[in-house]
Amino acid sequence: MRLYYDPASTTSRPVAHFAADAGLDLDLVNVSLTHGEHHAAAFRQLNPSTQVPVLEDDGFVLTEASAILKHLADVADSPAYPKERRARSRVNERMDWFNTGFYRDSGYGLVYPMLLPELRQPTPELQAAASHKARLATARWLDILDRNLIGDQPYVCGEALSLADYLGGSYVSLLQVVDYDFSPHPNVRRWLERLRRTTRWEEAYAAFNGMLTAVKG
Ligand SMILES: N[C@@H](CCC(=O)N[C@@H](CS)C(=O)NCC(=O)O)C(=O)O
Repeated sequence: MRLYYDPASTTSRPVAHFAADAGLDLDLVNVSLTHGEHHAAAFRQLNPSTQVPVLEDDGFVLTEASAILKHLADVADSPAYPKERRARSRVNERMDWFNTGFYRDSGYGLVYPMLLPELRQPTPELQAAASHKARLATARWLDILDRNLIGDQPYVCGEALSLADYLGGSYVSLLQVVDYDFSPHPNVRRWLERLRRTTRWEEAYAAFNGMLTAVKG
């Protein structure tokens, strides 16, 4: 199986991270977003949305990080995507939670406008107002994650590590770009620390950490 990805990208990290932990031997093809390689004709043909990640499994082309994670977990017969119906539905629910509300406000509302001029509002005043709103919304989502989804459990779906931790870990850690203060959210901090300690996090986040250093100096 071949994974087209940019190791620093938020949606690629969870896939490479999970594949490493699950022992899946993927043929990794680096598509550098910084160098615009996602706009190359060959890649556009693979994914007309010109986004990473893309998985190619014996002629079957799959986009969307969440769908790729689920596909890979089934290939690896991984307990991170349980087969029992309710447990699986819970993982789906939490992945959707991260992918829609949380990421919309934290990623597209707060972090990306700082990195990507094309995502900014037309004037600095409008951007300041939008960022303020996104910061409040992000704090609210993190509060829900901290109190209701994680609480005193080790992982976002309870006792066991799941795909939702891989996806959510990437989205939440993206907030490091804006030096987000996680101190009001101790369960979120504990959860991130656990993922760092018990999975192949450092390896999967090496390119992202390099990008962080480059952005923040
Ligand atoms: N909905 C897609 C979004 C993928 C996505 O946003 N990828 C970004 C990197 S994090 C990308 O390729 N951006 C390049 C672009 O949109 O031009 C998924 O979840 O996989």
